[in-house]
Amino acid sequence: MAPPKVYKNFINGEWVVSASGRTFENLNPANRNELIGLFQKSSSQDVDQAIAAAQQAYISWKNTPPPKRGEILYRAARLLAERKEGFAELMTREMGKVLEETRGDVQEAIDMTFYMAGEGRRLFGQTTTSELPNKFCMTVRSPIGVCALITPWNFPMAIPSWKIMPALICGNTLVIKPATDTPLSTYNLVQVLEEAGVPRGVVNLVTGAGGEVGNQLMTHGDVRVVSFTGSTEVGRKVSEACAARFKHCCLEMGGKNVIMVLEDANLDLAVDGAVWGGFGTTGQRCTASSRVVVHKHVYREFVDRFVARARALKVGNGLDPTVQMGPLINEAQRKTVEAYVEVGKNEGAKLLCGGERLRDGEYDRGWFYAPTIFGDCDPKMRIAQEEIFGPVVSVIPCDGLDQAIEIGNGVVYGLSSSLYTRNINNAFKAMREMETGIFYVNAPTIGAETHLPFGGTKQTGNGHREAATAALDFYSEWKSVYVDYSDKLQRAQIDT
Ligand code: UN1
Repeated sequence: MAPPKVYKNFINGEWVVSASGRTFENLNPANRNELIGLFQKSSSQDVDQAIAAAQQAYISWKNTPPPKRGEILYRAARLLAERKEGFAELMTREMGKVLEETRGDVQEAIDMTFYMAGEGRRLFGQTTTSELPNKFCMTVRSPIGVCALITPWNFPMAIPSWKIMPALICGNTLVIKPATDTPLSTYNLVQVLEEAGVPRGVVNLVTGAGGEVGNQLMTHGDVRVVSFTGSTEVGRKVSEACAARFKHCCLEMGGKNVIMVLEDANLDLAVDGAVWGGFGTTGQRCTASSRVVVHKHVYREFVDRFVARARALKVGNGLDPTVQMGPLINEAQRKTVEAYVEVGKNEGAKLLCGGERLRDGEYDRGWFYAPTIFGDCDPKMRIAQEEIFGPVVSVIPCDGLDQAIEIGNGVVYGLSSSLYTRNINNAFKAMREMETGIFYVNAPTIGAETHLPFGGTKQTGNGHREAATAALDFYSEWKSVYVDYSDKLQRAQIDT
């Protein structure tokens, strides 16, 4: 057997091994016997070098004309598009989700890269009036400095692109640390950026553990910006570390998203949405539709159809085009799911399907778990309150729109919500009342597009948004510029 491929860090334009001399394994969650490759188990020394490189590169990158930065991103987007199929296949192997979805993940990175490339010729500020004569006022966006980007394993190319591309187009330099479960897709993205002509030191990749690499990144004095996507628990620590040092900090954390189905809904459509929103990506999306609140008049019918569809899902290796749901990311995640299923049973929720590991044959080699639905849930049960991040959906009966909204909002998170109805009044009322950063009508809670802001309220985020022009607001700072051409001292607020 050929020795496994060893993947290196990318620091100051060079592919280098870690000072630690150690590596970690990247395994296929559908077949733990398949080693994807060995990645650098980086030390704080590697992180320091990467930050120093980014700090040095910032001096010229911040003054590179944004359209020129955009040209590099356009090239990167085209390379990603050319390599989409190969990157998707590698992503399925390291992450487990089905090929159709990993193609979507790469596509989301392509979309984001083209979008931000175009921003190179916009990055609009404002021109405005002055209260004084012969005075001109405008705002311009300024880059901030070195950004530390810490990304999760569930969207291993898309989410890094949400952070890298706006950071770059605004003129920042960066160090990215991808999740240890899925470093290859981020590696591929960084390699594309290198090929596209990003100057040395502007983009740096350091792989390794959150404790070591992540900590060093968020506490280092030369890092000005930290963007983190992951659990609320870790997000709180990131936030505290940043607060003590006044770093800009963007957090995208947990969700407990709800689909609300009213009695006038198109039930076929609602069932389609619940299956896709609940079991797509094996439920491992922050936007996953992990709760479904259904009007009691259609509750039985909805649940029967939903359960039948979940039972029929084909689970397996995502490279098989007939498979509809892949494995969980790792054994720890599967144990979490198992623990929650026990919690649900003990709380008195009705287990309608699934609730067990899948065994035998190829299932024994991976982290497979059956699509699971709990019925007759009380909205206050832990399985209806806490993020599980697996293929477990809690169905809750309700008696109308107002109660559905109350249940929907009755969690600590606020990422995404959705309503199935044919009544436009109900749709607009729910749109106004739902306390989530994303809201869908007649579609599930997943499926955000790159040109709209992405993020959530309450314990999902800290007020920032990713994607769209909202991301530019995070990766730049406003500078207000006043030009006085009156040739005399004019005092604002006084000489009026
Ligand atoms: C995530 O849930 O972690 O809206 C990101 C969606 C995808 C992104 C999801 N475009 O579901």
